[in-house]
Amino acid sequence: MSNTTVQVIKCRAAVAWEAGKPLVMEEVEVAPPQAGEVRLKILFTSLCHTDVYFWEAKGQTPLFPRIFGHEAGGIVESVGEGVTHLKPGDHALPVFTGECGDCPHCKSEESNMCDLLRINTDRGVMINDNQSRFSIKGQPIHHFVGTSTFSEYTVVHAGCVAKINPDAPLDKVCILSCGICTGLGATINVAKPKPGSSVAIFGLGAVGLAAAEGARISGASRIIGVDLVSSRFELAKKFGVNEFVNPKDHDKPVQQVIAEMTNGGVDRAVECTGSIQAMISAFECVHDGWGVAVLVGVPNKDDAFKTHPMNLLNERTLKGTFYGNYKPRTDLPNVVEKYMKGVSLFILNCASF
Ligand code: CXF
Ligand code: ZN
Repeated sequence: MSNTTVQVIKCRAAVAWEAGKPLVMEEVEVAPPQAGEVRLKILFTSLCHTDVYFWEAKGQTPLFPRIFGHEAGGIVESVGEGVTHLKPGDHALPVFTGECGDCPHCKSEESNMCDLLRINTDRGVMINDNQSRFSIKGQPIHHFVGTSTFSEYTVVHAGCVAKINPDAPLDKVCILSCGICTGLGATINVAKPKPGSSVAIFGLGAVGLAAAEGARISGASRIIGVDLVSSRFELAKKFGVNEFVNPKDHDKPVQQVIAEMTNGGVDRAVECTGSIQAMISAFECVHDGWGVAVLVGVPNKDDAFKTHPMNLLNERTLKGTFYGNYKPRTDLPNVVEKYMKGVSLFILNCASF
């Protein structure tokens, strides 16, 4: 059923017409939200490497023209039929993976892989009717991961929208929509280091720094940053990294270097690079008997993870996570509250680094 009380909005959006070609600012028409959807006014949006990866479209099915963007903060402008947890004026963060609330994943405490709304990078339309809500002179423009935040207004499934404290600064908390929760949750929710333990963080970009902050919040005492760029260490110290290893400085595998530094291996490792070699090293550098490695980075299409099965038999655990296992609607408001109370998330104050 169409939403008859709300009008089409004309606004500006950065449109990707072709893979790898500069985005073009265009006037787009944004249709009203349909049943179960909301239309958001986007006030802040940031760039994640995933946007770049799918804009380059190397190795994936290209879906153009398309409006990218999935890390953002905004205000609900209108809601479609049946939406009860959001109303116009609410402050909200859209998230690329959603929470229907009813499926086995949403009902499980262990999963955020919602059957209905889990991330789908190959879909360029809304699930409601397989249509786009964006058009330019009648030509449909594809959505991206259900968020398309490089537009002044966007339509998102309500299950992918977290309502947050209206006092939270949207210019800061917008990065919780992807990278920061991804790193923070990988450590806090999945690796779960114990107080006093050791954690290796592979990759000291924004996701890795958030993972390091997660280790500090968890009370880890040795937080070992691993990166090919030594100049990243200085900034990483602010987020809890207190030792640094550049694999280029050693003539043996980095997992061996870390095992020697830590009397057999770290208690936890979190891999935030997407490099398959880093993933293997992250797994092989955890201590036998109890070590847990968590994969966060997105590998290349044809990569394969190779390790000797004995590394697993020796009681190491390998895990992976999307969005740090956070359930967007349930958990994000609490993450925002922690930031507001100053308990954690110093990283949000450093978004201009
Ligand atoms: C990614 C994770 C891999 C699939 C695309 C989205 N997360 C955020 O950028
Ligand atoms: Zn992202």
